[in-house]
Amino acid sequence: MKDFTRQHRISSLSEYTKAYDSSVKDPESFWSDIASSFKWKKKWNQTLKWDFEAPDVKWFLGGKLNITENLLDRHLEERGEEVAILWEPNDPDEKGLSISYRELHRKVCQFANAMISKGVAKGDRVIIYMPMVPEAAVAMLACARIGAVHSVVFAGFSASALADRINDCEAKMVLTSDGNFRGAKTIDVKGVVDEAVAKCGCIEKVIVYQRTKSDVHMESGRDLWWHDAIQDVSEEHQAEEMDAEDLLFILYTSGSTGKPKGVVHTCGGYMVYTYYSFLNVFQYKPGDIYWCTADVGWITGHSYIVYGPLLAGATTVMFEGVPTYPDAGRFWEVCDKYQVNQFYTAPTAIRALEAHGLELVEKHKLDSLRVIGSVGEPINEEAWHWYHEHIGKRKCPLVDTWWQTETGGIMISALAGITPNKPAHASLPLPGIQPVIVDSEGNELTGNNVEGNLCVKFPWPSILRTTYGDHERCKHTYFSAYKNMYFTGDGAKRDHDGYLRILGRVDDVINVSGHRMGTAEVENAIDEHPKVIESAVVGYPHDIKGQGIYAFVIAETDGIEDEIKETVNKMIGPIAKPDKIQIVPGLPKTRSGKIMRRILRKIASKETDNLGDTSTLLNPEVVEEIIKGAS
Ligand code: 7RM
Repeated sequence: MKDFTRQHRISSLSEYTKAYDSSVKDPESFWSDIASSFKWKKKWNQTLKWDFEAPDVKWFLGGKLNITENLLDRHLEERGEEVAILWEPNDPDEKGLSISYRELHRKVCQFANAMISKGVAKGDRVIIYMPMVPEAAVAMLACARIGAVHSVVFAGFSASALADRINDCEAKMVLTSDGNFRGAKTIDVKGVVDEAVAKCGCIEKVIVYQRTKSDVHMESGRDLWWHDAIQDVSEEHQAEEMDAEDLLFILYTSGSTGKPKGVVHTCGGYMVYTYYSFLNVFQYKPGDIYWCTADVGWITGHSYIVYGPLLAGATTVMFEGVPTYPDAGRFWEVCDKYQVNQFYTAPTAIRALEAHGLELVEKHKLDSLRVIGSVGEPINEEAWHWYHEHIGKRKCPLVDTWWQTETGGIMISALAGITPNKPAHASLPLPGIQPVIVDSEGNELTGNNVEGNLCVKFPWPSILRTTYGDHERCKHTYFSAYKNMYFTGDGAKRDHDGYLRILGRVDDVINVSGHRMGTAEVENAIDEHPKVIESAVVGYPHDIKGQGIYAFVIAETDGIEDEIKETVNKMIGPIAKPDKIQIVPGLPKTRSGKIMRRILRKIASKETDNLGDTSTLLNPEVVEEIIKGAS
């Protein structure tokens, strides 16, 4: 088998330096060269056009392609019989699946035809609300094949959160399942969809994949089974010709205001960048087995379970279950079972499994592992060392990968075994990425030993193009804080060796178990409770989750903490439930009425010795009362 990935895989430190330098000196020819290795229906006539002011960023202008031709058709001749997806079910006793590139191609083409026959056309939005089964990937790729824009919604979100997303993008179709196996639980996914769709006028059809054989309601004229939809449908489909800048998908993510934003990614740039970053960060080589434990509902699942690996012709493991079922050794068992070479997970999972003790690790060999990775939040040194020592056996490079839904792909990370590994440091930018640290005035802080806000000063192919239906919001959130820079919302430090360390969010976004949550979003949910008058939510350090959610609530009565949790569960989903709720007599406010979250953050973190000056508050006396109530 020819190794078509070799030409773009960096294989030494000096090659990294060379690639990095040339990517900065001449970004257009750097990316053009990588893009040229793909199958284009028509070559682009301009590599890059950009203006961070507008913002307006376009890559590979005039180029025509279909991303699925590049991750399926292109592989058929050389590696059609190789495994594309290795699926591990929730229940270890259920048989897994091994799907070759040829089979995946057939399934995608067939489902593409099925969707067309149910009225989906190029440009239409399709919501995917599914468990971690191969059909979730088939659904995404079938959309991409026909030019429909997918928006995957994590199947743990509530009906109301799902309805908001459906309405925001005016989707025509929902792809879902009858239920979802998660550990010992069976979740009623279809019930959530029914409740959501009742609030949406735009949905015409719901296609239901049968997974749990639960008894579900099927709305006549609207709902149909997946297996019926593909019955007698052709497995051949000519991929739709897409412009490089046509929408590939929308993915909703939390920000510092109440309403989640629909981050938009387009076909050409996203393809080039997810492929290139996957290959280089994980040092994937043909024949390797790669496993990312994320859910396809998050960007990590999009870029590094589905698109990046398949573009590289890799074998990607997809796991339906949870890390602790049937016991907390499941990840390690699956690593041995499939002889996984690259393993990519989140710090919160590492910390949770570490807490279960070493016995469950030592039962497994883990000797196939060559690279281990981390994503989603800062990995603390303690967890880093545990992961490196007990899972990576001190021989696997640990790639701490920093990136965002908005960046589409990994931005700052070691390249496994190529660039140096430093505990708790994302370390160096990938070729093509120009991160800068700025002070509050936006001055670039050059040199080492500097700390400030993290920005990027030059576009890369998978940068977000807009926030769906609200370009102003995109401009305001990412391109207005500092002139001519993309602002990440994170703080960062360049240490004495020149390695970058991400310090966490500097805005009102908290990161709970690697899931982004806007404090305003949680507050809005809490405020839905009829007895709640006002609330303020902050993050506080949590041993397993990284950050926990602490809610300070003014309410008509006390004793409603559990009801508030239930309200949040209903409005957003279980991931947003506050860990602590404190009913308070008032919230510290400035004279202009702004809640002083800085003070609440300190109280929540039990750092009350140094609250700073509270005398300018409208109601300084309330601070003492809150502190008393907290202890
Ligand atoms: C991929 C993903 C993005 C936010 C980001 C950071 C935090 C992610 C790391 C990290 C420190 C890391 N997308 N973050 N990775 N912080 N080190 N390696 O997580 O859109 O859901 O979240 O996550 O704060 O801004 S995301």
